[in-house]
Amino acid sequence: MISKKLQNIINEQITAELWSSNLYLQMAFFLEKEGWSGSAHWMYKQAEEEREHALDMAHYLMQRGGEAKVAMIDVVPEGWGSLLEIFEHVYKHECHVSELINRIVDAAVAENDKATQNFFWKYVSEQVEEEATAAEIVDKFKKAGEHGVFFVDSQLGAR
Ligand code: OFO
Repeated sequence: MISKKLQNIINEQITAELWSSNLYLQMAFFLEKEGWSGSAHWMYKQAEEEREHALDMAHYLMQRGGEAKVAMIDVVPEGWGSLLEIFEHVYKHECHVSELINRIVDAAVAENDKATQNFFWKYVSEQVEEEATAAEIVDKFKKAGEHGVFFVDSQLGAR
């Protein structure tokens, strides 16, 4: 059975994943309205993925005899200036989430809860990938120039 302390920290992460999902959904709405359909598609997928993470963590908690909770989700920011700005925001946000995941692993190590450590290691690796992907997109938009952004946007539609 999982400890109350780890249960609370994982529930906080479930809330954070749902907040991330809403953030990316808001970004997707913005991008779709601005006519960047490839980037909007990428962002809708990202929003779905974050929701899946929340569910995955909730199922894990329940498997370990814990209780999963949906807490209040704070409002997300809105209104961005450019594709570059939006993906810089994604990159920054993913770096923040990596810190949150590391904090859970640290707590699981402190309690010698090997199952929780093992479960969250996959998210440590996933965050490495997510940071790298966001950084790569930022880089592409930086290099794209005025016309290249259309090409990068359509590439993102292939996700
Ligand atoms: Fe939930 O994977 Fe990134 O944030």
